[in-house]
Amino acid sequence: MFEKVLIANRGEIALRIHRACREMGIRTVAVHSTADDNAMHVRLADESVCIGPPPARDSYLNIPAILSAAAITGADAIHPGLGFLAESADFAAMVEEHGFAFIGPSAEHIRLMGDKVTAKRAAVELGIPVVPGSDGRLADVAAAADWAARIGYPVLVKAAGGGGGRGMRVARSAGEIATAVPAAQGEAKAFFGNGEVYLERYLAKPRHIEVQILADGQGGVIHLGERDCSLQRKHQKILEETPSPALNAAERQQLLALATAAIGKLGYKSAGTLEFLYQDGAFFFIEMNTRLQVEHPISEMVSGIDLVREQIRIAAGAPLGYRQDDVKLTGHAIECRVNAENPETFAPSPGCVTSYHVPGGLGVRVDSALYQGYIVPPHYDSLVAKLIVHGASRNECLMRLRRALEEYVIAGIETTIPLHQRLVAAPDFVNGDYDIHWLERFLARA
Ligand code: MV4
Repeated sequence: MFEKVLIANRGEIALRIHRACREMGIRTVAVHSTADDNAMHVRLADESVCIGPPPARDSYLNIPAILSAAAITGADAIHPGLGFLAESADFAAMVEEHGFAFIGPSAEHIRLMGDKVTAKRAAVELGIPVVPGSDGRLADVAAAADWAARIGYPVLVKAAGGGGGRGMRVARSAGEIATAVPAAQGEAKAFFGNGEVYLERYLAKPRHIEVQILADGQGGVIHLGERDCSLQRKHQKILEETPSPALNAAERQQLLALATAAIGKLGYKSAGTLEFLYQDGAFFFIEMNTRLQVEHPISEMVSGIDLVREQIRIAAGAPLGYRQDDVKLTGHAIECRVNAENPETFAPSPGCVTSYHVPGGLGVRVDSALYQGYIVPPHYDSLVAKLIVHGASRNECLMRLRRALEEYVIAGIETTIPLHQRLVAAPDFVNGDYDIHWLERFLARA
């Protein structure tokens, strides 16, 4: 097993990884920008190294500085966390070339899934259902119009290098194709440096349902159930739950079995997530995330399995500690993302946390690097805490969540806690009756 792990991240996820290391008897190295001198992840780690000024490109994305920090502290392995370098195939390859273990999948699998066209092609080969669409990248508007006629309108033009909704355009007619394709290409080129696009049938009211997988690359593959991540605004998830209230037992079984079988065939190693759109009783693969995700704790709450611990064990060459039969998914879990933002305008709200009180009690977990007196810097993602609640049933989980939201005090900055309080009182949410567009309509009518 590793003796020392460098955590190439900040905030709550750096803390999350530190906790898993500590429980395994592994020492930790924090890296931080000059804006994070007083950050909790730096305080708790055994050692820390300053890797640059506040802008992420000069610090948390600074590969030479991170590799140097690993070298001078004698770390055995690097955990990338999420965001930043977590899905950089080049970073994964360089970590290994410099003699450190990368706590994540192979650079080849990161690269395969990072390009949405090669990812979709791999999914088809693995027997995963995908959204009907162009068989690869489109050369020009004429080729797109050809495919659209075959698929049937409306269609969605998507960026091959993309994700997160950038470089995406709906076209409802051949006339709209002529503007949608160049618009998507331009945005994709500007954002990802890759203007290639492809085409899919547009699903008007799907849910976003994803499957959490753990695989050891030695034949061991398990799933930890699915998560419903349909509650989002501008492609930012706000609240996630497991299991999905939309699926019956037969649909769930079908989805989880097909995802697990496919990942086994792929020979994938580490934690990963298969994202699907679900509409009218059918599943369509859209993307795979080759990293730990923000919402991973809800899967941990229903399974009792520590995903980061398993990632570390797998990276050290150990086989999975569980077979599927050992995994008992129990009860219901919900995560509320607490952002340092105005709960109505979503304007960022960095600043000093003048008073802080965390909810507790049975089934309540808070993953956060906040403390009283901490100054939330303006340079990074606005996620400052995750409130994760578990209950024996969805209703028990909801009652507990309402109670925990009442207890949570974060003063001095604005947070999205009041939004979550409105959400857990909304009849459609209480009934589990929502799709990927529901939250934006809810915010618009309030
Ligand atoms: C789609 C879709 C409808 N039809 N694909 C958005 C981000 C990217 N990861 C995939 N996305 C979508 N792909 C087809 N064929 C609708 C979306 C989409 C979406 C997906 C998941 C969660 C939130 C979303 C919000 C808007 C659009």
